[in-house]
Amino acid sequence: MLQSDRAEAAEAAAVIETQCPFCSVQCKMTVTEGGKGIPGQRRAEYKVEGVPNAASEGRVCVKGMHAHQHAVHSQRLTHPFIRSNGELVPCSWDEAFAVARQHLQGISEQHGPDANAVYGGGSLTNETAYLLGKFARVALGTRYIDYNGRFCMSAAASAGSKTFGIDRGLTFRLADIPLARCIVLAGTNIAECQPTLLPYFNQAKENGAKIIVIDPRKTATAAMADMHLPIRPGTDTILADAMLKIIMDEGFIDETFIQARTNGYDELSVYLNSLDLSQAADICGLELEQIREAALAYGEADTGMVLTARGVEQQTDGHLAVRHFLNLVLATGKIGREGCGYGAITGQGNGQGGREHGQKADQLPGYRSIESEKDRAYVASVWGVEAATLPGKGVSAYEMMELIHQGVIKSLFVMGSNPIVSNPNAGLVEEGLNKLDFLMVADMFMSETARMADLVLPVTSYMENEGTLTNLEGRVLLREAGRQAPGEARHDWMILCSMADMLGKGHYFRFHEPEEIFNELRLASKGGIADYYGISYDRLRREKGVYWPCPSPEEAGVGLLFQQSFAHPDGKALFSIMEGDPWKGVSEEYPLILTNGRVLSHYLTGVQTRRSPSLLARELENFVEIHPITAQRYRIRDGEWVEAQSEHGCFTVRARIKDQIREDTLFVPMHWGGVQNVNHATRPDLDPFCKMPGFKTSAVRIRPLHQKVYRENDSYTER
Ligand SMILES: Nc1nc2c(c(=O)[nH]1)N[C@H]1C(S)=C(S)[C@@H](COP(=O)(O)OP(=O)(O)OC[C@H]3O[C@@H](n4cnc5c(=O)[nH]c(N)nc54)[C@H](O)[C@@H]3O)O[C@H]1N2
Ligand SMILES: Nc1nc2c(c(=O)[nH]1)N[C@H]1C(S)=C(S)[C@@H](COP(=O)(O)OP(=O)(O)OC[C@H]3O[C@@H](n4cnc5c(=O)[nH]c(N)nc54)[C@H](O)[C@@H]3O)O[C@H]1N2
Ligand code: SF4
Ligand SMILES: [Mo]
Repeated sequence: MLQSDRAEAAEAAAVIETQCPFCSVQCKMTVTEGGKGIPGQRRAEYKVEGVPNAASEGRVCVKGMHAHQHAVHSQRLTHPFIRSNGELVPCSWDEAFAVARQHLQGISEQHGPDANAVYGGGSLTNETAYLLGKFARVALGTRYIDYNGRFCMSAAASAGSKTFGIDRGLTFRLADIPLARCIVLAGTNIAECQPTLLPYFNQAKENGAKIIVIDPRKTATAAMADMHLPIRPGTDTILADAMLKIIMDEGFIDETFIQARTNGYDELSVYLNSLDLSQAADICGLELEQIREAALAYGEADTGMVLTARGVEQQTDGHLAVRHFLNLVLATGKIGREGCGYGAITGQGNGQGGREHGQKADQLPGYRSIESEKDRAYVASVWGVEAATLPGKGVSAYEMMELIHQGVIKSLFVMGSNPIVSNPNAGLVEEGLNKLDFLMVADMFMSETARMADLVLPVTSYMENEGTLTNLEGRVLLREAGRQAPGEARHDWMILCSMADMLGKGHYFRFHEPEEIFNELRLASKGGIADYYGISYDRLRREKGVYWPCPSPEEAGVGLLFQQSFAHPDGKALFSIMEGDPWKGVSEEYPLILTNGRVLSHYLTGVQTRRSPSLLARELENFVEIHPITAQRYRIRDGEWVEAQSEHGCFTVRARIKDQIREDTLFVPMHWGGVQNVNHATRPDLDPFCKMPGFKTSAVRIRPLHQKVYRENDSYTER
């Protein structure tokens, strides 16, 4: 490089300190922008480096490495779009706000405030998530708000709340993982979904820990485990019961802990006594010996952890499945001390904070309840409104889609989600969204949902928008802004303030900086379960992150929970004595189990990662993972197009033949929309406790597409 080039490059270089926009680890990093000095043709070059912090310890995975590619992508939306003569055309912000007001007010006057609904997301900062909840309740006055975290954390969150009296993803510090002597990873694929956490588990292994992976596939995570239990999807509750019965029979129960710190064990042991272990193993599609070996490894170990994620939780009995694993944790007294605990591995970047401050249908900030008179009165006093004006509880995300389909909800405002791709039963969702009088979407890109909208509002990305996010450990982190918004894109929180203003409620939304919103959130959460009162931007800058609960500025947050007591009023944890309901939905017509999930290089519905050329190149299109014997049975060859059909709908993807999956199970990633969208075939059944859809188990049949061609066209010859 010429010296003049180097000088110009150095001059143009800008170092942005940021954190990854994707998963819940929230790895800290720097993005250094440099330019090649050809006048008029400056080509930016980016260097990404991990920054040491308590969670990621300086590591960054392939998604984080290439995240900036979507943020600087030429398809970023730089001005609002409005639908005119069927087309989305550019418009000004003034015009956008005027049209939004006209529709939102018109619909409210004609059908009542509940005809307007709001749909948020777990990528939003705490400040935006908090403001979105306030916007729905105060500016729109609607009961209908929910968010994509319903599909993500609701089973684990409700199970944690019921069992412990508090829902914080990890009950321990990440740094405690190497101290565990046995780790059960149930339905979690850390190697692909939180890759920068893997070294913690490797460290545990080096310290002598046994790692047990429960997953119908031999994933990259299973490959590092000592034991892999290839469970039949949808049967985790019964597996957890079987493990506990074995532990009980072998005398590894911690009687002292049970006596002093829990309720409900006697009833549980009566139920477990009646459990037939061979029958349980049959239901799970596992050898009883395998279950025994896993149970004893956990039971015998002095310290141990159980972690679950969506494989166990995205089930119609997901709430109970988590609670049955928690039975195992409580009965062996492996919680509240170093090297022990339970972890629900949170999904999205702010999947933890996003579920604490009021985006949920039944929730007010600080994990307060919208149905409690005391909580309503407190939050109303912070907001300066009458408690009686706050609406009541709404319904869950998918139930909102049903109300849209039924014509009860007339307008939807989506901020931070792509619901047409990520909801189950995508066919019904698309029909519903098409029926809306008004669909407004705030996004960085023309997502599949934005393309259907009447109004699209351009927002800023992680590199441009400041705010706090709470990682999977419950550690609140400050993400500073390092880049100007492109074009006329605006921050989510600013859009909410302007929109509230235009609805005549601007005096409740006078914020000039995210920090001002955070300070109101601190107050609104004060004394609540998720208490952020002691956390400030100053502290976050100084301490590089603070755990909640943190009730006062003088206190450090709590990393290792439940050392003395649980969060229920009597200080005790609660066993679950309700029997689970293992899924058995396959039939002659739909003989295979369709499960689904993630691959390393894409994120959720792929709107962001498909705009990263380096990530897209790793996986260009969707696929179905299928066992060789199953493929042979259905005459499917590797790489060919396959149609999967359930009673709800069908999708088309390429076959990927692999013997690392059960013969009775198919696995399809969730990252693609359109005809490749696995959610055309997923079912709308919801868990009765938490309204989580049973994403991970649908009954399907499959066929190679060439057979259709063969039937329709006699001249077809085998390729
Ligand atoms: N690369 C990548 N990382 C991500 C994301 C992403 O989209 N891409 N998304 C983030 C988000 S929002 C989330 S929620 C997390 C999700 O993180 P995970 O829950 O770990 O991811 P999934 O792939 O959905 O499911 C995990 C595993 O569950 C298995 N499984 C399926 N059915 C069953 C079952 O019935 N029982 C058991 N025991 N296992 C089963 C699947 O085979 C899969 O390997 O990842 C986060 N990280
Ligand atoms: N079949 C099946 N379906 C699933 C799952 C599964 O495992 N299987 N997993 C479920 C889970 S766990 C999840 S979390 C959901 C997620 O599904 P979605 O909610 O659809 O999540 P994303 O694809 O992340 O969509 C986020 C959208 O918001 C935009 N966005 C990103 N950041 C911001 C921001 O800061 N502000 C605004 N306004 N927009 C932003 C992105 O560009 C993108 O268009 O999918 C669920 N659906
Ligand atoms: S995707 Fe997750 S693990 Fe990878 S860099 Fe981002 S936050 Fe870290
Ligand atoms: Mo998620």
